[in-house]
Amino acid sequence: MTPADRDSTPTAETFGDLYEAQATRLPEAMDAFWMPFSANRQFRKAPRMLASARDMHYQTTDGREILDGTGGLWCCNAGHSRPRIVQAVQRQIATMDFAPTFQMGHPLPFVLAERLAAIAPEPLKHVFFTNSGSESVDTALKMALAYHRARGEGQRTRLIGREKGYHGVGFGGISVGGMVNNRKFYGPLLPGVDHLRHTLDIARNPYSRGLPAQGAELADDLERLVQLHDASTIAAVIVEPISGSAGVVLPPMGYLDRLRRICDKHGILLIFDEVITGFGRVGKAFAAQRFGVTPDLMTTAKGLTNGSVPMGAVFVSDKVHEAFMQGPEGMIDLFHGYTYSGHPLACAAALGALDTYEEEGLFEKAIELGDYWELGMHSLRGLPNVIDIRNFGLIGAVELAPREGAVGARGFEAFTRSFHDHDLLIRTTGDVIALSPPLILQRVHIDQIVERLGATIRATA
Ligand code: PXG
Repeated sequence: MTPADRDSTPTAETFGDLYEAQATRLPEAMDAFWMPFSANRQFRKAPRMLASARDMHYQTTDGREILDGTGGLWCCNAGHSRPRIVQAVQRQIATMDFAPTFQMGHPLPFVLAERLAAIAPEPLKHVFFTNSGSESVDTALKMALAYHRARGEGQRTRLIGREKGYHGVGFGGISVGGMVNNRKFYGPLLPGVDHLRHTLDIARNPYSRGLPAQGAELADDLERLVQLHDASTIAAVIVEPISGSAGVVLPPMGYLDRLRRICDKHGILLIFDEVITGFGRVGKAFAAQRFGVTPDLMTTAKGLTNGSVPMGAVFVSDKVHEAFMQGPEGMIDLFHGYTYSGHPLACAAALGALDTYEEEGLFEKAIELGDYWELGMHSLRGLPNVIDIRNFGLIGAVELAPREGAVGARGFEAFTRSFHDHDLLIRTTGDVIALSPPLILQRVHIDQIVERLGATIRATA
């Protein structure tokens, strides 16, 4: 008998019972949970509550079936409650719940890191585990600073982000990030940070299919910052290959190449934040591979465990890693880490997720279905208030015109209508509707998403 067999495995039914017992307490409990990035008081008046999930769908507490157009929050790339992940986590919790990784080890993070290195772009062969995208970002920024210092270039302290960038909510992440509401309440932020211009230009690239054609020269903004600050003060540039949170901003053709070349010319590290683009979202394991541009550091989270257990990972190139391995062997090489770096449950979940991705060929889906997805998305052109549509891989965005004096109101109405009236989960940021469905979807689901989104947009006129 394995340890896992000793406990009775929860079934959908017992889980339902558990949930029902809790649900009777809900009215009083509504005030206690301070929801993240939410209009808490508004939510309480008309809650949107999910109870269970399987494959492409959520079930609500009132028994409705919701089509998941967003893979949870861009994280459930293989769909929901997938058996390999469920089994791996169940077995692991019954075998070893926790093990320290500071000067101690257990096999799982080593095995997992090797599996991850095998699917990552060539020189990114070392993996540092975190618990979220935000932690991955702060970890990568700290590594960039420490890397230059280890090489005797400690004056390289400047970090460059980009307007509209989202790199989580740590102080490092919001400092290099470029979304004003995430920054303005929390100053002073990190000193010595600057920002490239963003690449969204609807006027020049309206209704772009795939990557926008115009705008590669925006990468030259880095040269401008080099002229201003001098390269010798700049440690790293961090960008999302595709930004999700700011409303799906795509890199113009050739832009990322150009950024890479400028970084190389000036000895600046390039960090790709692949928290949403990683694990198959754009038709390869990572966007770096789809775009053929390799960063020095790559931050990930979300799809790493298919969203099932919190975990992030920073991929580090041989070159960067090597710089840390020069001191005395008995000395700690990086003064950084989390209690839960390489947590057994997260590692088990990630191994289950990687198995699922591989067995089902999910990293290829965004290319296989890409044309059909693109057609579906762009068929919404011409609906009331639609001012732009963008797509890449299995990402889609429909931008609505803001209501006079109420930016975001139309977007939010679309979000609530879609959920309440059309049984479709979408994400909105401002007036942009963003879609990132599980990669297990089939054509019929694309048809349903398009039809329901169309109905939502018409109703939101
Ligand atoms: N970097 C990027 C590029 C992200 O998209 C983070 C870092 C932070 O990850 P954590 O795990 O700390 O939340 C993210 C997170 C949305 C949405 O709907 C996007 C994120 C999170 C929640 C909602 O656009 N991205």
